[in-house]
Amino acid sequence: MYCASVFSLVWIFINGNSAGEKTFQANGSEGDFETSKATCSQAGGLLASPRNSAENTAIQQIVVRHNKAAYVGINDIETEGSFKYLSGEAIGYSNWAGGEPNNLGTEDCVEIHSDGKWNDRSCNEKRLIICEF
Ligand code: 289
Ligand code: CA
Repeated sequence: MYCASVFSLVWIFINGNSAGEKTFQANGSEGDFETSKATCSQAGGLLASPRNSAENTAIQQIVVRHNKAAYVGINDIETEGSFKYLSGEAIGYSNWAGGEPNNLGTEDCVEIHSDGKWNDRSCNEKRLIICEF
């Protein structure tokens, strides 16, 4: 038990970040929104879905470490302008960049940048995959 918790703390320190009950991890792989969702699901987690500023900051730090924006587990695929978590629940926290979301063309997914701000974006870009566990 002690060894396991020391190991997980070292693992998180090297590879990920924690916020509250969640840990966020990336291994440098990239994918579009569907690939990102599937990759996290196959790993037993969920595409990182920031529900408060502490979680958003933890994810932002991973984006900075890898110097690559990431999709978050939020989209308005079902109803334009109605952003929801992967569970289908309406989002209760947001950190949009100024002027976003603007749905330029068709932008139904959400990316997080190195400043922690969100932009709605096409779901077909390649982004850093960050999972939460
Ligand atoms: O294709 C449009 C995107 O590259 C982004 O371009 C600008 O940064 C802004 O207009 C964003 O809203 C947009 O998602
Ligand atoms: Ca946009």
